[in-house]
Amino acid sequence: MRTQVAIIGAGPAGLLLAHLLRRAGVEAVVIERRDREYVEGRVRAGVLEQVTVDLMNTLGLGERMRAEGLVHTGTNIASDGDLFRIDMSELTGGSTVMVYGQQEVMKDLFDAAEPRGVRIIFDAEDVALHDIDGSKPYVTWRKDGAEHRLDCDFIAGCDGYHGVSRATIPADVLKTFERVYPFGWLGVLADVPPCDHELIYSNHERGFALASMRSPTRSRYYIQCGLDERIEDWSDERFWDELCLRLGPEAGARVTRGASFEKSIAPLRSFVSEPMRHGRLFLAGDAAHIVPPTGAKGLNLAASDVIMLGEALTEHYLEGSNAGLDGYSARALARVWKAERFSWWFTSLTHRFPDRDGFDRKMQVAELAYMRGSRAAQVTLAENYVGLPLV
Ligand code: RFL
Ligand code: PHB
Repeated sequence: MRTQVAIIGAGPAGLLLAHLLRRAGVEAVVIERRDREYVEGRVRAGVLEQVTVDLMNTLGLGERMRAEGLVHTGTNIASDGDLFRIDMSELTGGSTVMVYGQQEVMKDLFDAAEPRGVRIIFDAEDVALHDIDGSKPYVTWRKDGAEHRLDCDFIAGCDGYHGVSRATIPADVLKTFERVYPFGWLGVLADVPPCDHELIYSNHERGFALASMRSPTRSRYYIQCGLDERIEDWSDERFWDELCLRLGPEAGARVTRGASFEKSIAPLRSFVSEPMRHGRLFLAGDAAHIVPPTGAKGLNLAASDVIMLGEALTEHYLEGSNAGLDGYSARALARVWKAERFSWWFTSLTHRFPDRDGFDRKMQVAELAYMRGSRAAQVTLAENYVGLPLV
């Protein structure tokens, strides 16, 4: 089998890139280790930046998002229970974010794949990348007991943090940068109305909490937890009690309790691997970088990476220019590092660090008090939260 671009992974990065290339008339095949139900079933991101919203619209896949997604013009911060609002739209000259879950984005991308001729091979075992340094790279895998091979011009490694693509790059070429945080997020989904029409990020003495949502009838809540904690120890009752405490009396009183239907713990990590290209392999999304979820940047970075990679590949095939491909890594990393900085800063400002002392906590509280009264500080948060422009 032969194609122009082999895409490893059918997550947001891989499928957005496949749709972009299809639209530009560049041939691609997506090779995914799992099945559609698995990829679509993962409860992950909830907030889309304008760049990601625009991408869905450009691809002609924004209809359901525009009908069902929730446009947020602001977000809320709580400091030990005291709430204040950041009017993102007013502070940024009209920018907003869209609350539309990653599961919905994936459903829209999968539903449109077959009618548009986007080729996806699911259940590919032992995917391996070959000859990424040479001029004739290829990908092999096993499916239903048979061996398969796909020859291509380029490989897009969109297979997430645990994927095989980054691991194929020789170790002496890669530089990695990492910060592992000494806590995780315990997340819950429940079919109850959200406690607010916007999100609430709360710094509380007992730890961070986040009130988010998926729809007017479905809430998504998170609380910071220890890495050694077990889901079984968190009954719904215990979760609601802790959440309400951390959101403070005002927001806590508005929380509607109900049975959760999803509960999971995710560790928090900052990670960047440089460069994002080696030979004919290009990395995009979580395969190249991870952010802690506090800034809601992970899926959005995957989207901005593949916009840049899609442009570069299209330029190569349609205009015969390699300028975009040669500049891809530096261009993508420039935006990635700014999002890494924001996500690290927002995490540091809002979470309780077990190894830090009373002084550090006072610094957090003072910074939040400063932000409450300073338009300049609010602009800084707002322009990063809605997403920095693509340059
Ligand atoms: P993904 O989504 O991990 O997809 C990678 C795909 O590759 C497949 N794969 C392989 N395929 C073939 N061969 C192999 N060897 C393979 N190994 C893996 C996998 O099966 C999978 O289908 O990476 P991608 O596409 O780069 O997308 C990244 C986003 O999923 C991720 O950044 C976000 O979910 C992060 N994130 C958030 N991002 C936001 O923008 N806004 C948010 O509000 C937000 N909230 C979150 C989040 C992530 C969270 N968790 C659980 C990590 C909240 C949470 C709790
Ligand atoms: C979510 O709704 O899952 C969500 C929202 C905002 C974040 C992280 C996750 O910062």
